[in-house]
Amino acid sequence: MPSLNIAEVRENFKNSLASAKNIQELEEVRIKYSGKKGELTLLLRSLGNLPKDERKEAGIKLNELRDEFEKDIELTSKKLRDSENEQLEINERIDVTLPAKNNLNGTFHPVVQTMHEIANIMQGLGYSVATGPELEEDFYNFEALNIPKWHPARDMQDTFYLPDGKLLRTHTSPVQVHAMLEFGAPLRIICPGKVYRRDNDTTHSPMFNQMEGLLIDKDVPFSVLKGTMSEMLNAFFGRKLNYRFRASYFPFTEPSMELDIECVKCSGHDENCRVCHGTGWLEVAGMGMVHPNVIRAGKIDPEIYNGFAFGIGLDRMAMLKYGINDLRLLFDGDVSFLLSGF
Ligand code: 2NM
Repeated sequence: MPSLNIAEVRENFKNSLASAKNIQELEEVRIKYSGKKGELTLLLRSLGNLPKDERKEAGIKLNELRDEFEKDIELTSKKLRDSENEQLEINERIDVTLPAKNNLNGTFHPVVQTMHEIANIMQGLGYSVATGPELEEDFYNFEALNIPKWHPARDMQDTFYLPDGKLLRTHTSPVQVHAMLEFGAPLRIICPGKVYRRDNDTTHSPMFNQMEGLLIDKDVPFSVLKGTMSEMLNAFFGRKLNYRFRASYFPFTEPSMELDIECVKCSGHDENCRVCHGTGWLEVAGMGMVHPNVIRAGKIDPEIYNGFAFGIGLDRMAMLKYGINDLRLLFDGDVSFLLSGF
């Protein structure tokens, strides 16, 4: 074995070692020299072919070389591992002084919150929550509510009818008819829920949310209705508001009123106010003393019992309380709106 060959292998090995950039490449170098068919392995194996007098000296040299290789590989391996760990530590270093990311917590929809807030207030006044089907029969949605056949609310224009004659309730009043028939008098209930009308423009959605209330008892005065409404709205908006009751008409109540509150945005001080359009007033509820025909349809004797009922739009309430200026935001499911916090 020419000693030149040994020197050459050694030189090549040192060069390969120096150019190994990572553990993987180092392993390739190791295999190239010390693997089964590695250059050094082949040299060691060829010792037997040498003449006896050269064999001993070559053997010593080759074994020295192998020891050197192993030591070099071990050293380089440690260097590479150290620098890889160092790089990893730099890449994954955590700066604990950075500001925290915002949690994207879910919330209740503003209309659902509004519903809960008003329900809580009314439960404080002794009312229970009643719910019922959205798919109704003509009797509960119209007939029992003293809505005569000729009434415009019965037009195909306003109501979604199904082929079998059932309909999507146009208000939650049918729930109150069911409740009168099921529980009788006295009765104090509120009925929140989805209602449907054939209306669709920037200020009307074909599905919207309503909360109606019904109180039936003996000798109920009109003043209790007015007090109930103002207590409910003061509690909901968190301050004492000014009220204006206007005479109105509903088939299911007599007398009937509509309720205006002072503008929650400008209190009447801004003639360009976008919420009240400069009028200073907001129409928020309809109400009245329940018509004797309705009480009778609920199988309660109107000679003994009377009462009042009211209806408010939960969508409009949510918009007023949370400053939402576009009705469509409530129904579009826009995630950035829903996560904007209410
Ligand atoms: C309103 C306005 C006035 C109302 C009437 C009844 C029932 F079932 F007792 F007859 N429930 N709700 C009523 C009365 C609803 O909404 C604007």
